[in-house]
Amino acid sequence: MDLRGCIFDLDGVIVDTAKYHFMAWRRLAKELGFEFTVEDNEALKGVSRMTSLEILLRTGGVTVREKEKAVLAARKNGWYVEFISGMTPDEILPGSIRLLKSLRKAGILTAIGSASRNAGTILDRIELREMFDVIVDGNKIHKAKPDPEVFLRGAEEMNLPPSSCIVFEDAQAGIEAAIAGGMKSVGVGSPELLGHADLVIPDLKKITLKELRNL
Ligand code: B16
Ligand code: MG
Repeated sequence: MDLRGCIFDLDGVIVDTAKYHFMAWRRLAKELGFEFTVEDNEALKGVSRMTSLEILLRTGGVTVREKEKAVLAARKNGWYVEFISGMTPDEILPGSIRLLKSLRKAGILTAIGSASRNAGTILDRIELREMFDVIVDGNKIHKAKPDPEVFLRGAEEMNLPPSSCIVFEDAQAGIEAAIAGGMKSVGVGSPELLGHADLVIPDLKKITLKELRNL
């Protein structure tokens, strides 16, 4: 492919904030009177805060009034923000900086395509903002993954056609979004979960530009 831009999901690809999301959701579940497991948490990756809450409530068989949902989501976010406010650059996942540097050296544009409304805080905490030409996060978009809006907006802000972009994602919903947007996708994580991606890698440590251009 004529590779000109790479769009990175943030949570689970560049940093492991999935664990902080999980800690906060599990705490909420506990308060509501049920256990929320790490397996249950898989369905929350990459999806919006409200959809995550609805999945969590369904998992626990709990029904609440519409109004209370906003209160619960805000409570979870409060704990989550507390957890991420202590993050440091040490938490950048291995291989991320190496890959970003080699892409930029080759003139390939880089973007963040995240569903999170806390993406800005995270990027500031890990001091990685300047490595991205474009940042699209949950504050800029209306439709959550698997809708391709977040990635299409990323390509648009880079002034690139979707066909010359690759998306890096750790979530099933994110790979679906990349496919729906007409982009190549690299799944970062387990092949069982991300088998529908064009390529699946365990992390960003070894991936080369040559392999990416061959997609
Ligand atoms: P927030 P990503 C996503 O980020 C997370 O994977 C997902 O678990 C979370 O619910 C969503 O952001 C919204 O996050 O509550 O911080 O707005 O993977 O798209 O970078
Ligand atoms: Mg993710």
